[in-house]
Amino acid sequence: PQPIHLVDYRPPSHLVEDVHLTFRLSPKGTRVIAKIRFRANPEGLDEGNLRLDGENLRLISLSLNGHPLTALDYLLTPQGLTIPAERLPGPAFTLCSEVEIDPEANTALEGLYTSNGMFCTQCEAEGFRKITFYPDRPDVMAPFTVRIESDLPVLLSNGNPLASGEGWAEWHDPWPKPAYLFALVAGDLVAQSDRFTTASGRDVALNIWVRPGDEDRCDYAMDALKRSMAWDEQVYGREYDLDIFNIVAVDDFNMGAMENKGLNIFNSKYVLASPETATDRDYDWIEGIVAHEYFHNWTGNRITCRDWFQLCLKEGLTVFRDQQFSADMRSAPVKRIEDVLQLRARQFREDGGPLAHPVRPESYVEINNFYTATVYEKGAELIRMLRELVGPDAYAAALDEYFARHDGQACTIEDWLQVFEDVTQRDLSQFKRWYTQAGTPRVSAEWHIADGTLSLTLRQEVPATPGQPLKEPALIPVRLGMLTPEGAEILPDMVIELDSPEVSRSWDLADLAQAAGVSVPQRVIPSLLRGFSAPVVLDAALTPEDRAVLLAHDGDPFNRWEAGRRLLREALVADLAQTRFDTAGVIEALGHAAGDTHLDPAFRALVLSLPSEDDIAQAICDIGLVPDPVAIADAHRALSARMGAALGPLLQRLYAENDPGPAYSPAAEDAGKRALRNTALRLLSLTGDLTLARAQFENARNMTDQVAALSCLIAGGETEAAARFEAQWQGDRLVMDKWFMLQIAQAPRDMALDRAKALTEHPLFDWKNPNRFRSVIGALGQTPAAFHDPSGAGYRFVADWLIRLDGLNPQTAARMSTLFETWRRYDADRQELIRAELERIAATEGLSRDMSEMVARISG
Ligand code: BAL
Ligand code: ZN
Repeated sequence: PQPIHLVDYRPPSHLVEDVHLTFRLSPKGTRVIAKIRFRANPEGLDEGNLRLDGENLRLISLSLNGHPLTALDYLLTPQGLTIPAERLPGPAFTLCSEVEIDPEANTALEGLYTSNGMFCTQCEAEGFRKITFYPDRPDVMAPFTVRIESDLPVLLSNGNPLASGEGWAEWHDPWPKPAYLFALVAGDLVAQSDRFTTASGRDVALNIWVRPGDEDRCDYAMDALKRSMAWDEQVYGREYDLDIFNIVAVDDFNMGAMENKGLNIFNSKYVLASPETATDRDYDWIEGIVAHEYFHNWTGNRITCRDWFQLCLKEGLTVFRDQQFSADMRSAPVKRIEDVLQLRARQFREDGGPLAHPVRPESYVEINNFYTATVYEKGAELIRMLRELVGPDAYAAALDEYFARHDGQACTIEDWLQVFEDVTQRDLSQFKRWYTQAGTPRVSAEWHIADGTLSLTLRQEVPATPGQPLKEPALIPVRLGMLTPEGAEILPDMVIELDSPEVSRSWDLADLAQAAGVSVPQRVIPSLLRGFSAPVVLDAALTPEDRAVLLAHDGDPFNRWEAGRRLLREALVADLAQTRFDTAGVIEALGHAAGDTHLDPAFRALVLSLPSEDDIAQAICDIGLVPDPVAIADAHRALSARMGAALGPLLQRLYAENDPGPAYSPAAEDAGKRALRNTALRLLSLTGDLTLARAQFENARNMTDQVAALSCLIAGGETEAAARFEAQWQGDRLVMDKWFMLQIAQAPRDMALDRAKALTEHPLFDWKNPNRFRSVIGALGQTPAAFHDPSGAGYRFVADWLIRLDGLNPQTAARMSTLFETWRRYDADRQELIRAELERIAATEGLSRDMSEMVARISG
């Protein structure tokens, strides 16, 4: 298949006035009758043929203004249907079609499919074309009216309910929308219901639809929804715009959730929670994803994307908004650290490898392959930087203008930046490079004191990435402060705009000291990139002693944590590179911070947690060495055990002091205590003493504590706990996903691969379910020592399963091929083994477009 290029964008030849759809639902043969009123687009540039997308549709009949069409009147291909301009009756006309589709055979979970007896849809990005013939592109927006005919008791679509009767229901969505936001659900479902009154007094019915038996697990999602609705009014001035808001939980779902207008469809993992079945992390995810999908109502639905290259317009902004929301609901510094951890783990990894692409890509073969960490998470960082650069007031004014100017439109990044330029009178052409240049910039810093003057020089370099050998300097906001060796802040917190390869600043040190009320220091310790003010890699020649000062005193909580994290990373790298390092000193410094009861327990838990094995592999590469995943796993475990032993009394105390008590609350305060307590438990257990973990497993009253204890026991080589957990939870899909995953991810490293193989034989290993597939195959791929087993058996195992899944569900299979994206980091033997697997996948007969593109890009 040929790539699609941004530069080839052309406006549609026809626009849609309105759409009427009738669904006669049947698992194997659903009839879809579409009545679409078209009008010629005055801005259409082509010859005026009507081109409709359509895939896997059995055409029953077609008529134009009531006149049946014959095969001579149109051209039908596997991709769609074209009616030549000369066959069209004029600039405005009505097309009626009837098609038959087979939802039960739809294992790709795109379009209309069945999941455990319910019908549901997933149309983003290009699933609607598997439902009916339509201009399936986001710049064609129309109001939809939908009639559903089925014996199933609950029949839902977008918008407001119009009418219903025995075996049918009609819905009308007055807000023009692109086809990717269409949704339909039919099933034997029950709702947890509530109401919300908007700021202007609109009474909105809220429902969360689940399978019977799950209705008592919706409280938190409902609470998160109501808080999201209130927050968007208060912070962005955005009200909900329909009489009803429905959420449906589905077990078989490729993504996390989907923002269909008025009818969000969720992977059940991100809706259902009870203290006994969901961890604090699950609750976090539910809150963030409910908010994210709800916030799309304005940033995505009311204002959508002109074309799929602009995906970051809605996703980057909506991720940023959900991050702001979660920061307001919980601890802002902890949220920022967690977001940066995620960014580095997923986006930096992507940006540093063969899959690097700009936040706004310029070409794709399969758009499903571009729902990436770069588009989403780096996209959110760009909004954060923009806000940092223009200031919160100008940001708020620009957002107001964006909503006022573009409501009801399908927009581009140029439209977005134009609003900011108009509101702030600032030229953002350099900032725009963040959207067009791939790669993580590297910022280095040098500072010195001479003749009473403190000088700081910042330099930047944007590395070459596939297809982009040369880069222009980015506009990088570097927030910073300066500390004395005693830990006093000597420079007021400020932002330097690094807008050229090199920027220098200098200050009179005596003036700084006087203003800060301290004596003139001999040296200073810069605290750079506070709050992680830009998505860059920072190289600053700080000594371990400097970092220890920052860990103890930095006024910026992010950099306080960052200092400890860098110390742990340096300790691990030194161990692997066999260089000298004061690891005992690092552990002591971390212990001080972790024991500081003035700090938030959630923050202290993060201070005590080690960088991931994947982070260490990257750090080893960064110093020019080749990482050995097996050695990294051993060093990681050894350092944890050393921390557990050295900090034993402190960890015991943290464990005892941070029990939030018998009643479970998912709120940040209690969750933070559990995080600290379970981090202490982990370090203590890795010394080999499982007493506390056994006791916690016996007595756990919530899933957070049960999973934490189980993880320690599995890591300690005990198998009995896993068997008991299975016996307790075998009837619960979501909990069993955890069971599958933990047995691989937590296993002693030489056991993980055999475990994974054995688990694929387990009767509950339903590999067609994306969550279950990820919990086994994904877990193995994310357990570096097992995945990178020198024999190549880990690579073979993953490749076998990706090939198998690709035949059924290309989208999920292709996304998981990213497990191979770091292959160039490793030694020649491993590279050869991976290359062979990639070639084997590429040579598979009938390989999907999704997977072909991914494997070709990864192979480079
Ligand atoms: N739009 C796809 C799912 C999400 O980002 O919300
Ligand atoms: Zn989204």
